[in-house]
Amino acid sequence: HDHEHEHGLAVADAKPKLKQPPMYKVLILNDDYTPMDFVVDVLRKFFTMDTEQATRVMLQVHHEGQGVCGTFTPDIAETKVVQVNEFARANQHPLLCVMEPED
Ligand code: TYC
Repeated sequence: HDHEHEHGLAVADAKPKLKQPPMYKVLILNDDYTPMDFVVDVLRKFFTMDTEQATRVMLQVHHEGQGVCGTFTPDIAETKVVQVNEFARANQHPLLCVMEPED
């Protein structure tokens, strides 16, 4: 804010804040039942990856337990999480998508 309340005079802010929006990582978690091809389809459909990228992320999740699909603003991250989880459930797969604050 300006300093009008402190001084009674409107003056320019000394330190303009250029704060970036907080970002969130969207992750998918491994499970024993979701078919590998379905996970690749999800990564292509919701995270605009090509088949090669999507396969790399899917295999990383399969071997390491979880993997980052992308980093987004809070609203976009939440939308991706809901869309992926609804799509997985609509296809009767237990695939889980979550979000966490970026470091
Ligand atoms: N582990 C699954 C299988 O063997 C494949 C899989 C990969 C599932 C990634 C979920 O997020 C996932 N069919």
